[in-house]
Amino acid sequence: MRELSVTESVPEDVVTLVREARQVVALSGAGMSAESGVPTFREVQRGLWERFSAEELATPDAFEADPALVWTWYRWRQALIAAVEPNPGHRALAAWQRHLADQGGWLAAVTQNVDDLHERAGTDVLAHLHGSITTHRCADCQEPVEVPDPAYDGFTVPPEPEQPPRCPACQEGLARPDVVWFSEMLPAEAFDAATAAIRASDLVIVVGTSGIVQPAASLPLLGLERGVPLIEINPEETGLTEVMDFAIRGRSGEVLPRLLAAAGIPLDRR
Ligand code: BJW
Ligand code: ZN
Repeated sequence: MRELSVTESVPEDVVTLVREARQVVALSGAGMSAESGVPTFREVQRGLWERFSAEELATPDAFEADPALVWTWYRWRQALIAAVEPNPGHRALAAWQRHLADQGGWLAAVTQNVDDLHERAGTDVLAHLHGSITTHRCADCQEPVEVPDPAYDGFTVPPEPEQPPRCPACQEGLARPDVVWFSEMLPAEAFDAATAAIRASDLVIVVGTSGIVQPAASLPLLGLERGVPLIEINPEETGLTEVMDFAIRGRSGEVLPRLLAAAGIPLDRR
């Protein structure tokens, strides 16, 4: 593994990998959206949730114990996501995907993020491994539940928890976000699509994930088995760093545009 600082110029072997890759998988995590203003799972929370870590709230047990607390956390995050914009990292991935499609190749965006910032930057996302924060379903009968957009402005933390609505189909269960909590299975089609893409890829880029949450964190290992080059973009060391060929230490909103520019991939066309 070769570790590179963002202040260094991108080494020629990394530039060559990016320039020559035709079938790319980008696996993204919360750090991808950090520069848009969406907190990662490892940051200390404020307001109503300051006593809890994000990971403590993202569980079926937490929802069962205090549905209003967990529901309101998700409603606030949904409002925040709606209020922020994709950052230059999201836009660079979208540009790379368009460029590869023009060349007869592809870029498969596989994200652990429940936000829609990749899509809003123009990327066609192959797999949302951990679901989506904008849709809801019944926690009991699993039927989709339509829920109006949150009334918050997205930046103010709501003063008090509010109860989730009941499911109109079974009149029994509570509405919950359509996301994957700890101990729950990932959506099979998304995981299978991600697996197939990695098995067909010639380059894997791992961006803004701590690389510890399974089974998403094992996906790059499928590339490793096949000898596919692996590049990490993250300011910090991660659970996946040791298997990487290159680890570029920097923020995705800075590193991705620089990487593409160095490889001669146009950034600004829409
Ligand atoms: C930047 C940056 C910038 C900052 N630029 N970078 C095998 C072994 C051990 C345990 C398990 C196992 N298999 C399954 C488990 C249990 C569990 C698990 O993995 N636990 C681990 C903690 C060990 N996994 C599950 O339960 C999964 N289900 C499952 O496997 O079912 C079958 C099964 C069940 C039980 C046992 C065995 C099998 C489901 C996992 C679902 C995860 N759900 C969440 C919540 C989604 C909804 C929501 O958003 O609220 O998904 S948890 C949270 O973690 C969220 C994220 O998608 C996920 C990953 O986090 P991510 O994206 O990596 O974010 P962070 O915050 O961790 O890291 C941010 C990174 O960004 C950092 O590295 C920063 O440095 C970096 N960064 N600024 C670039 N500007
Ligand atoms: Zn129901």
